[in-house]
Amino acid sequence: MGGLTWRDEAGKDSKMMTKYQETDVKKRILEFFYENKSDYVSGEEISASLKFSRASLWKHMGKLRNDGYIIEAVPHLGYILRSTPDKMYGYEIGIGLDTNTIGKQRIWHYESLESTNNKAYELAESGEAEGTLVIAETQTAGRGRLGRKWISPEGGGIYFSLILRPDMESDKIPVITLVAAVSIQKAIKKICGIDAGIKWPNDILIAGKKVCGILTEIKAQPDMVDFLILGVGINVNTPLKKLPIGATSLKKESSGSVSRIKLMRQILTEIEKDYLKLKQDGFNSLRAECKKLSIVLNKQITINEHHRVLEGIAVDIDEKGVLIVKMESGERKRIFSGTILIT
Ligand code: BT5
Repeated sequence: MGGLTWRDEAGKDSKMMTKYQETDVKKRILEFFYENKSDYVSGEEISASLKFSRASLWKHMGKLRNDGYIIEAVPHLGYILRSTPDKMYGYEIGIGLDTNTIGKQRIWHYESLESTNNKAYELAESGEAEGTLVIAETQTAGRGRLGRKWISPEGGGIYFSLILRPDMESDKIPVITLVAAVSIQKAIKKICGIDAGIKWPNDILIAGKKVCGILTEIKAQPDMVDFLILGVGINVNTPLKKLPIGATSLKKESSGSVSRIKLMRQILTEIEKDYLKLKQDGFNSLRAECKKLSIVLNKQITINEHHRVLEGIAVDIDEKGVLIVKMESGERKRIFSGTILIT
């Protein structure tokens, strides 16, 4: 933040603060609180460190209060943070986030959007960088694959879209969904201690119930990809009564509330690691992990492909991420996409 100036209440400073800088200030202030845990933090100290006036600091405390933070100011003692809101603010996610690109660009946070994928697509078209994130507390028209709906109630879910710009040929893109599922599975395991399984190609299930879905959309030229939108929906603390039949939440499965912020940070960390590995070493370097976490391999399945229904045993996920299914006749079929039912 060093060197930035902005207008304080008295309008004395030279430059108007942008929204982006403003969220950075919120982040820096919160870092002060978190480092001090339950203690008061001195207004003088924060002002000196961030190089702005006490009046400006007061104004920014007010902005944090407007975002739902309960901050008390006590004369001679300083400020104390009493509670934080359960919101997916980008500046909260950024605190302690140890990535280089993913989540390190702008994080666009909305109370409500039709679909985070639509918004991210618009932003990507206007040139937003790889690693940019769009997050909504609720979606009014959340999308699944093939025109299906993603139910996105407010209060407890994670709905985000990440802009990626992989330098890859279009036919290699489907593996990104598989790899993202692996990354999210690992994040869930680390934060909640739950062993979830991956239902090829885009679902994460716990004990047969769906907890997360992934929708990958691309803009591509005939051979190369312009950008990719990785859209993820997770039922974290969502009440089951607000979810469709066959769905579950992390809270239900781990018998306790889960911090959406911590989970989000872990997801971004895992995605960055696996995405780099994918770009450097190819899908084969992640294939074994992908197969290990798969809940369809060696199972009798029914596959609903766009215009046909097939039955067989899932025997492999090949080096291109294609599902190999052995039919009753012994023939091995390659499945590129579809919806699977484990029978
Ligand atoms: C998916 O599609 O599972 C992809 C879902 C991606 C959602 C994210 S949220 C952020 C971003 N923005 C968007 O607009 N979308 C992405 P599919 O495999 O087609 O599964 C859809 C099916 O999952 C539905 O037909 C329901 O049966 C079921 N479903 C819908 N909402 C659910 C929920 N909240 N939890 C579990 N299952 C759900």
